Amino acid sequence: MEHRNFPTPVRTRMGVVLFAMACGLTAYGPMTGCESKPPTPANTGFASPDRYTTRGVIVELPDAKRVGNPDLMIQHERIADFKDSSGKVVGMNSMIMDFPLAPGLSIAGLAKGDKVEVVMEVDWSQLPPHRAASIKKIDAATVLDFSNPKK
Ligand SMILES: [Cu+2]
Repeated sequence: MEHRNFPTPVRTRMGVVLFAMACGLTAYGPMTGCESKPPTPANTGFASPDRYTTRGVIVELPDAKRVGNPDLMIQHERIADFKDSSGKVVGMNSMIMDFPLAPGLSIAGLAKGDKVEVVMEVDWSQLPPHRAASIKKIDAATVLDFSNPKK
């Protein structure tokens, strides 16, 4: 997941972050000294994912030419019931994050700036571990809350 514009910048895709945490490095690849794991094909896994519904605004549409992260980018509201890879509820703060699209998920008709409701699937055995399972446009007048709890 891509995180931007936050006091503690975590600017890497979530899968890379997880791998980096496991390996103590900032990138994955053959030189890391621990077993490297290539990105999982999007049409495998996610057999029984955790599902979270959140709302947000589209920051960027997917763009294969965008360097670093070509995925759909959404600023989403805080997900209070988000669980980490151990199953512990840790919450996910409001952030700008990438959303790889589940196979067959169409975002036709959506545009930058649209407010949306997203169902995110998370399977911690996958890399990246998350994807958008569905996205639907919501009323443009919807008031979204991107605040986060104070530390
Ligand atoms: Cu997020």
